[in-house]
Amino acid sequence: MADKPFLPEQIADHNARHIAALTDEYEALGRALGRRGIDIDGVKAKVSGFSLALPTWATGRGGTRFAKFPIPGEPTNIHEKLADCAVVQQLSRAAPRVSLHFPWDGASDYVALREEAEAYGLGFDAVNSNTFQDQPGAEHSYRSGSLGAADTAVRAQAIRHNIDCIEIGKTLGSKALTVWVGDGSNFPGQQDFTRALDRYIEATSEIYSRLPDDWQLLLEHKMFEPAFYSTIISDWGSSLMAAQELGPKAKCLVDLGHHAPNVNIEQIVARLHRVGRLGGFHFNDSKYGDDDLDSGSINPHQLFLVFNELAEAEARVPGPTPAYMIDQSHNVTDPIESLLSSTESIVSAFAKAALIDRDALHDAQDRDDPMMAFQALRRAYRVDVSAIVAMARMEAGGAIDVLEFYRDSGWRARKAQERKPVGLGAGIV
Ligand SMILES: [Mn+2]
Repeated sequence: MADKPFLPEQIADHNARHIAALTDEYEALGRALGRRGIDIDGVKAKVSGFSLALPTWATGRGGTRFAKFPIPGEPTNIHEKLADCAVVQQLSRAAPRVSLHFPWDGASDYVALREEAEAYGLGFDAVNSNTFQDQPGAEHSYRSGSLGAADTAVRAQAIRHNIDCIEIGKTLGSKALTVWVGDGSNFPGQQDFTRALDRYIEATSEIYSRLPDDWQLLLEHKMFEPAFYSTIISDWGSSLMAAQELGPKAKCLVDLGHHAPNVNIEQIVARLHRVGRLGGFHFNDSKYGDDDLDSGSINPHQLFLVFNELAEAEARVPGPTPAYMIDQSHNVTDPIESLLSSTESIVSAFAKAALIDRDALHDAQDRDDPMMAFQALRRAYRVDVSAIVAMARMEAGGAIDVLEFYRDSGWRARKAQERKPVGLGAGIV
């Protein structure tokens, strides 16, 4: 049975060194917010209720199309990945679920794996299928597609793999299957857009028919890559079309990096929520394309605007929270540090959205006063919410300064002694 990565006393010692400063900052912010009629403890309570999932594939160094530069002490199997996710959760207290990807995260005993995760205080989020690369020993290749492939036998193999993922997920306690396929084309004329989509929907409906009643099928769209002319589920329109044809358990998953540059993603969020099809989120940031950079590192304002729409939608039609997950590729940092920092960015954006005076916003919108409507958002965005996020984290047993604690702990250096070195395999995760 796995122990948690750190002793509670270690975290308590760390917090004891920071609590006076944090309390001072929290109380000062509380007074400032109080003058605006905002109860800081109420905001903190909302922050405490926020959580997201970590993807196992982000615990190792990712790469680019050119190279990958692993660091000593990276996880090399699902057990070590769980241990690293446990570090992020124990320190941040905002990442209690892990999302597995198959066959990368294959294990011999999933009942034991679930117990191992529970001992860390972790549960399992959506399971992810992989039909975008060939697996050793597979009978058919996905080089010409998977769920949308012209070859019936290829489609059947892809369907079987997805059903296998559902079966594993049932054992793990997952409640969703996320499907992203690399199907598409690189040349005009290579693929018939309509027939390819028909094949994808027909194949996916077979997977859908095997979903337990309390599960969701999350369809992840992506505009390009690996196919560079057309992608079978290229955008939220195609994703919604497929979800609506499949049935009510099918939802759309928005990955922030899977859109054309400058697309208004927050509006897509509002649209999908309006029709009850916003199933999940993959958080990351981008400058040029699907860069998979750390959340909030490039465009924190967009992250805030996304959470504003989610808060707005939730206030209008309360419903199930979308499945929030980080989906990043950490090429130049210690992945645990990126996950800690990104979790903080995402929770902060959520906290800022919780500060928005919705009555003032709606009033300005209805009076056709664009400047005051914008200021309603701006007043919230300008607030440094670090003290709220840190206080919520500390009260839940986490560390006040997660990066300082992690660096002081020597976790990675210790793992470099214990774990076997990772290979130099190239590639994007
Ligand atoms: Mn994604």
